[in-house]
Amino acid sequence: MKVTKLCFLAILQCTGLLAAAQSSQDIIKINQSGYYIRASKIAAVTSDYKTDEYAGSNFGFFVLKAETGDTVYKGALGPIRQSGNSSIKTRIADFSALQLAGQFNIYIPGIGTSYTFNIGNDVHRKAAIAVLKGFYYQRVSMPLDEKYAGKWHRPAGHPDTAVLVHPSAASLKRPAGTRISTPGGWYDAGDYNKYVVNAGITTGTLLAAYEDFPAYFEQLETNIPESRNGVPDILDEALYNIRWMLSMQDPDDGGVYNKCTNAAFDGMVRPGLTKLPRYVVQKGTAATLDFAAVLAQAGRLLKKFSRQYPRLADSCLRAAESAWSWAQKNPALEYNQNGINQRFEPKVTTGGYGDRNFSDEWFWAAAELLASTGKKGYCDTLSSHAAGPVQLPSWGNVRMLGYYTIARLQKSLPAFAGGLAEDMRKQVIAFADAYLTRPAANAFGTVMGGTKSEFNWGSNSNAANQGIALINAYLFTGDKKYAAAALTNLDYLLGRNATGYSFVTGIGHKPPMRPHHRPSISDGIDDPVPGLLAGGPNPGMQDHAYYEHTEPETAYSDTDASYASNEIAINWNAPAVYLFNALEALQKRVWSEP
Ligand code: 9MR
Ligand code: 9MR
Repeated sequence: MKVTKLCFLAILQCTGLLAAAQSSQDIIKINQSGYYIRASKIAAVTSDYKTDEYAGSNFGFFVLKAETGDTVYKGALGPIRQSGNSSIKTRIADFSALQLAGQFNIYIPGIGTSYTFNIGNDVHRKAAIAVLKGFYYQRVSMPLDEKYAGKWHRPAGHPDTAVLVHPSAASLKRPAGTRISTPGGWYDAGDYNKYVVNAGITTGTLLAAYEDFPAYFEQLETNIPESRNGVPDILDEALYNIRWMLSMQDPDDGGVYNKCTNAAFDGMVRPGLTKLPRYVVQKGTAATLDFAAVLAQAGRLLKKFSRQYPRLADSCLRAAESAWSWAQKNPALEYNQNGINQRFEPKVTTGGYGDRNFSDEWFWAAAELLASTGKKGYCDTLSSHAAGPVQLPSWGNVRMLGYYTIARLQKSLPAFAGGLAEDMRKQVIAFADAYLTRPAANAFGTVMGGTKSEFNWGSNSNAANQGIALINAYLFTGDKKYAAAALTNLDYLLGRNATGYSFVTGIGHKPPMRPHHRPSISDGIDDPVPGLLAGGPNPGMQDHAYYEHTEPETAYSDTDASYASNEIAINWNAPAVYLFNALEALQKRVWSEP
């Protein structure tokens, strides 16, 4: 029966009638970036969405040496797992016992072979560097030279040296129409605007990566113009955006404008081609507190580099404290774009990042300022906003970033913060503990996908942020099970997921080729700009683009119209930078020689 069905499929395929039949490479889902020699190694063999045919088979599997086809390992597929996030069924091929460096394929009789993959040390270094370098490609106001940008070199994008104060942002000293200079920073995403709220969590996450793994980052080079200036590339990259953030603060009162933006989204054109006016819009509590948090972090971390950047650390800390003072006077000023558009012209229709709950922003800013200054007042604010369970970070919920910092720096905080820090450490560990049982239950063997609600706009950032929580638990406890769980989400992001995509451009055999990213769409180059993480499966499908599959974990469309599943964004790339590089930094410690 099985044989007849397969022949029938083969005939259909040959006559071109069954365009959507999956290849063996699509069926056998692997981490396309590879596997560490002594870490867990699994592939998920999936059904074809319509039948259980492949997943239902009882075939054994073989691992073959790519060069020779010799069998180096054979095993049995695990029992059928029904995914909770789609109609897909899987069987797991576990070849963790194969601890051999080299290039391999999985072969399953009746199905065929997988993509070729590497087993080795440093296998994810390329991906780890790529996602950090992705930020360089998002730089707004400087030319990207061929020396650093390769075939994606381009002239500078928006100069942003004469940006108009929008009527919503008018103040006594800066009436509407005043020109201010706010150059640099990164484009937020596939669009050409710069948003402080989203830049906050993004830059904060990059700085946290450095603070957790300084020695690793001090030797990591990404070939950016600042490489080899004595400052780690990750800090130089973050600084390109931090300098922009500084220019978004009103020097008169310390408040921070929500964004620097066009009135409406640009078309699918080269960066900076349109010369339409740019505006800074209303200041807000979320933007100002996120700014305070990041500048406090920078003030702490840049001290070590005072030779390269004299006085910069102090300026950052001062900016953070004056932002904090503004927020104390404006403790809950929402950025409500619809409301603003009813009162002012021109109407602004770009991303809102409107947030109405500021408790988490107060918390994060207080945490970073406490860590950088040791002042008791910040600790009091922290305690008063500490209530409530911890939740995975997102642009609208940054509380957990404060937990990480306070728990990380526990030992260097003043005594009065000791109890609080201990409690936060415990909460982060408990949060991570809840993830540990997931891989055994999940159809793809990953932490990602424990609930359907994880598949929202930018779902891939959830996978990465879950990984960060687990890495923190590892750092706090030294227990390798947390690092192993974090690795399952790197596997998820780089191919072992229901879509079979490796979600980072330029990485793996099947990366996104048509991200919603204006620079990639408009450059006439087939390959998109590399090192960018696609948003990922999002059954909300708010873009009304064409989706071949629409279930929570399959609703991903590699088309440039799909901004709800296939845009890229800095706040999604940053946790990938943390996760990928953390695992590269930890690999030898966690998965060492027996
Ligand atoms: O390109 C825009 C993208 O960055 C945003 O995430 C998205 C949602 O706000 O909007 C995109 O712009 C689209 C706009 O909303 C509607 N007209 C088409 C635009 C380009 O696809
Ligand atoms: O990441 C944002 C997501 O959480 C929201 O649901 C979505 C719609 O408001 O907007 C996303 O952010 C977009 C921003 O508004 C404009 N630049 C592109 C961002 C990523 O799509």
